[in-house]
Amino acid sequence: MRTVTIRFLVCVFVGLGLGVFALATISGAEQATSPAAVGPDLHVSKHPTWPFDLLVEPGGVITFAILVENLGTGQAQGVVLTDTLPEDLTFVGASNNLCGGPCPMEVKGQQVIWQMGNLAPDTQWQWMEMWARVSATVTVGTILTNTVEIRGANAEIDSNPGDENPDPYANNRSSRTIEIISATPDLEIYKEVTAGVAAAGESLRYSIRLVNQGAGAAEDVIVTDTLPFSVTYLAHGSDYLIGDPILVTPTVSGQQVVWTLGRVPGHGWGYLTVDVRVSSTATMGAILTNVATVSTSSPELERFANEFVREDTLVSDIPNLWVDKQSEGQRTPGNQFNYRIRLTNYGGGSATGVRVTDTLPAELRFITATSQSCLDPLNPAICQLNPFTMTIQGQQIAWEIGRVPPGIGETYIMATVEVSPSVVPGTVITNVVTIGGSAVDGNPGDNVYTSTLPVVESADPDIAVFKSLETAPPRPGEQIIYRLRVINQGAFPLPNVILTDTLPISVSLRATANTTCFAPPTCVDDAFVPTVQDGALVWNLGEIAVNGYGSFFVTVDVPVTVTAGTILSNTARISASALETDLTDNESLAAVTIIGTATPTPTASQTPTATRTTTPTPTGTHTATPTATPTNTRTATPTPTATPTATPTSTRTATPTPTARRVYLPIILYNR
Ligand SMILES: [Ca+2]
Ligand SMILES: [Ca+2]
Ligand SMILES: [Ca+2]
Ligand SMILES: [Ca+2]
Repeated sequence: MRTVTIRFLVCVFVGLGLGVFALATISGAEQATSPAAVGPDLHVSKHPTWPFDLLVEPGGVITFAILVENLGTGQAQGVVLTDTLPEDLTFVGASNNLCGGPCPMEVKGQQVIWQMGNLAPDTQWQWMEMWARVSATVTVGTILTNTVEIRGANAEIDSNPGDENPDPYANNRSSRTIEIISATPDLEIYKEVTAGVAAAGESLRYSIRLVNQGAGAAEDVIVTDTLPFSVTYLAHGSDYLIGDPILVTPTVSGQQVVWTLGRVPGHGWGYLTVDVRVSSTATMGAILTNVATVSTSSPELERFANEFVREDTLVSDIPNLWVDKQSEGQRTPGNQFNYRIRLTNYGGGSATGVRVTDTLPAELRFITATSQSCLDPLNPAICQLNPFTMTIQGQQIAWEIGRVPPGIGETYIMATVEVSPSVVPGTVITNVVTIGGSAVDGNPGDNVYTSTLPVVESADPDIAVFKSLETAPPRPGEQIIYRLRVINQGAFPLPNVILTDTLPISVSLRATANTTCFAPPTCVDDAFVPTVQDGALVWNLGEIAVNGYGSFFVTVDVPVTVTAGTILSNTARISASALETDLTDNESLAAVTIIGTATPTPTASQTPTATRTTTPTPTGTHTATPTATPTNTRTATPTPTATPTATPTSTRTATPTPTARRVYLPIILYNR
């Protein structure tokens, strides 16, 4: 639902907090962790599906999440996954896309066997689901054990020689126990901050998660949230998916917010949200204490707590504005191209009186500008078009931005300029943009950005790629959709075009889609399927005619274990069999900062080896790495939604993939 909203609101959406970082940082970090030996190291582990624990009633259906990985440095060949079910469990179904679609599967008695083919080295975070029914006659209190095992045809290595276990096969087997419970309810409540910042004068969103971990319905359910004294109630919302999604209105009295929910069925769950503003007189280091409780008139199993106490320490309210600038379109004498000026606030508090100033060099003439602001940190996908007042004084153009809180959506100014016809190709044009406000800035160094670009000959061959984000800044556990725009903006048809996208290693691929118009005006959907080579997606695009263009969409899952503040960097590259003079636009990097905290907050048993996330480090040199993109007029084709992979259809009513932002189980399309 949220993703759909974004699509209609925003045509061209580049993620918040995009930065330009050195590419070498990523590959360097990967190499540093590679062991000396070459070979595969298969890994499998079995988990509950969030948010439920492995408790099920007689006759009920249980869903397992299975993580399949090759942590080694070599390809695993002929991989076979075998799941052995205990006597009182009957296989119902499974879902995966690990073989470019579901892997071949067969059921032999109590064993379920998947032929997974070959798994590339460094294949991580690939999830599948399996669900099974418990016998209706099994006794309450019974413990059932379910084991999964992975084997390949070639010998494995120990990919983590630093740990105490040298056996490369120790991680090839995983068991889970499930407990048979009576059909009794058991409510669980959890609270977190999912948007905004806990700082003086700023607003934030509390999300309360309610889960009935039991198999029986809870009657007369009431949720009470007691807000800290130093905040003011602003608004409420719900993402209440118990049965049908419905909007639940609470009563608000002083610092108490009370929802009367009535009946919550077994295995039902949902979200309630409260937006608040922190008092401007609160001090850094003070603690906001917030207590959420849930009650029911039904007797509970009482394994899960009905109260949650949340404490947030107020952070510094000093803002840190940031600006950069990217060029889009071919820079040739006498022609127009665009500058995209992106801005955000990486600090703890809002900046006010913010102004962006762009100073054009003599070789450029200002034509026009458009802008987009998404300045509500609690609703970063809600944006306005052309909200900023612009003033022009000679070669200097300024925009009044006003208040810029931290945690905002993609806010930018797109300026169209014309290159003077008398400029000699090869001339380097230098353009400086600055951002400033009335407050102190945490890091003034990134408030100025200097872009240097060469002017090229219009008769040259020139292919370009531009990468952007289609979705709002993600939280852990959410999805990101990247868009790669490709255009032949040169004077010749280009053969053998190859597009490559290197994903951050901590995300998993969910789906890809594309719309291409490589021989305009004819356009085709999903004409290309990428292959995966060394962790990168590779599309062989063949020939692209002059002015041919296309968009490639890549949907990835951010694991719940990635922490807020992590920067995910992602680079796209394009090449053709032609001699280009402008290679600055053959590479484009998108970097996005993870906001908020993980929604699911899995328990230790649910967290599969959480420390393998590589966090690329910004180089800190805030200098121009120019990228280019098709001009706006050529990308007016409707944006297709990235094709979703098959959704597991568990018979359980509350299979936890109800909203785009709560997805816990990444399902991978391609692995070889
Ligand atoms: Ca292994
Ligand atoms: Ca309880
Ligand atoms: Ca700054
Ligand atoms: Ca180029």
